[in-house]
Amino acid sequence: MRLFVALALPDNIRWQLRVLSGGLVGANRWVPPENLHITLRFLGEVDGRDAHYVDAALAGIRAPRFSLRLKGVDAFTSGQRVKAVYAGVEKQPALQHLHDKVESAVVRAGLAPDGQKYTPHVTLTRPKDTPLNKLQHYLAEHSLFKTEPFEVTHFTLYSSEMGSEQSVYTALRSYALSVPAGAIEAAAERGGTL
Ligand code: 3AM
Repeated sequence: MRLFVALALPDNIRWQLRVLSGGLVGANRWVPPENLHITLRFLGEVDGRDAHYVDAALAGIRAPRFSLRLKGVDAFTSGQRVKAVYAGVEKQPALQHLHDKVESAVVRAGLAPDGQKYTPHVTLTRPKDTPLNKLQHYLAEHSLFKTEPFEVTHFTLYSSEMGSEQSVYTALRSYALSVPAGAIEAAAERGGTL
């Protein structure tokens, strides 16, 4: 099976991304709201035994919850070709930290290291034929895009299958992030919940 590890996005954040999903020449197919996510690590084709090892290694990760916000739009290009247009993620050291832990876990489980710099993003579209000047126009139009902050409480192992129109992602298992030390006491003092 084809697997990847990612952060799911809350419904209200998917909703806020809707303003970005259109208005770009050469991009007719936009990632549907249910598929929007922040990839932590693409694993590729993994057999059942390795999937089991990956799952066990991911379950062993201890990392704290954190807050995240999507900010700005950008694109991955190759020469003149626009490969993907994405919403950016505001810098958050805890996200890089989680990514590094996932990377170590995956390598510990026996998969090859990724070796690429991690650029967190939410892919919006992979255009067929978008000229660079049209891309620049779209990026300028949405340069101030920003979502509300949201709390990242878990990460998820997904399988990816080709559907007739787009990929079908299935959440196989989610792994909880911990409540930071002190937060429980602080919530109790407030007389409220976390
Ligand atoms: O939607 P994003 O960009 O976060 O692009 C694919 C998607 O990432 C990426 O894995 C995520 C879930 O499918 N992906 C697919 N094939 C890939 C590959 N060969 C890949 N990433 C790296 N190498």
